Amino acid sequence: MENRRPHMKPRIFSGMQPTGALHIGNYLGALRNWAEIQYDYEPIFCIVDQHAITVPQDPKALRESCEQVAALYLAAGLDPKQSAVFVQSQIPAHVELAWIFTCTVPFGWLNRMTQFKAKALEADASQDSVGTGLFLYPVLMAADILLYQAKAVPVGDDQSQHMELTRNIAQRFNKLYGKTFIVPETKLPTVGARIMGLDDPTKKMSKSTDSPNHSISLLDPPGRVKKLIGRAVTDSQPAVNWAEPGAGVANLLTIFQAFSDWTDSQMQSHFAGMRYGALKSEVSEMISAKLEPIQRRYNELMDDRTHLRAVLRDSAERVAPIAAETVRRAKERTGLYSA
Ligand code: AQP
Repeated sequence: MENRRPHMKPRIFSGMQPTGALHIGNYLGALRNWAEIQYDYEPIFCIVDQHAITVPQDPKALRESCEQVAALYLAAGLDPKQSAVFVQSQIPAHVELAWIFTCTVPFGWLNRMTQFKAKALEADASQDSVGTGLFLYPVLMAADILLYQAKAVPVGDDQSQHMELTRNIAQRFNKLYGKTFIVPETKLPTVGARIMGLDDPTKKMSKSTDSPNHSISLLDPPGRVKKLIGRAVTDSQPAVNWAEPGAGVANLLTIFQAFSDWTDSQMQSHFAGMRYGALKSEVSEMISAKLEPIQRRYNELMDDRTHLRAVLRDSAERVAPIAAETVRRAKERTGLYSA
């Protein structure tokens, strides 16, 4: 059976939306983890442009953003010889499988997704301008993952509910039509699974938030990083209260720890009691030091579009047969016609 590949490493799949510059939350929650684990798996990483169009996009900017995200994936350490890196719409099987799932997923399951509720509310309170695609987003996400029979999915903590739904969809399909899909596990990073907004540490850092002081892009120069961290919300205490840091301070410490890989005890002995001014300058220096090589490599990659496009094309060609085989089986199981 196609699912059993005894001599091969387990497959992983993950993706990001090309909805603007990736931020340090995307990096610490997902991308860095992908680069670290890629050699232990058979990795497939996607740029999910079909998810991006669930909200209005400028067509030219969207296409450009796909290549920018691809360059950031590679600049952050994905090795195209090891990891497949492609754009979702290069492989039509994603939407083909998503339709089959749409027809097997109860409406109530999608209605419970908190991210849809939050995003729909942001888009338009009347819901008249909220696209149906936004509601169906988790079904497409399930198709992305199950299409490649991925064993595990490295994501940030905000995707836990969508991952649970993906598992439920796989189990439901397998029960209705016979075992077809691997039920994937969620793989969270140990530190940095949920980076919070700098302006509001009760909300996760997000690409689509408009506030200018909310997030740090992977492409921000040191001066801007310093300014943003300088403006980050802390609390009324003067220095780090290690036992009970406020949410903003806890977020800054998490960002530092995730970038530095320091242990808890190193963190405590260095930061306990440190005044916020000193904390902020250490955090911004750490971020900029880690972003500098990524930015350098990113600029080189963006200057060689021929190479970048070849990586996307070769990767898509490499993984397309896996996707085609899964769709073939799903069609066979559900009785869809093919001559
Ligand atoms: N704040 C975060 N902390 C840790 N991980 C995060 N991720 C996103 N935000 C954080 C992880 O990044 C990956 C890519 O996510 P996505 O592009 O599919 O979109 P998202 O999760 O909806 O991320 P954004 O930044 O909030 O984008 P928009 O605003 O466009 O929706 C995922 O693995 C996610 O867990």
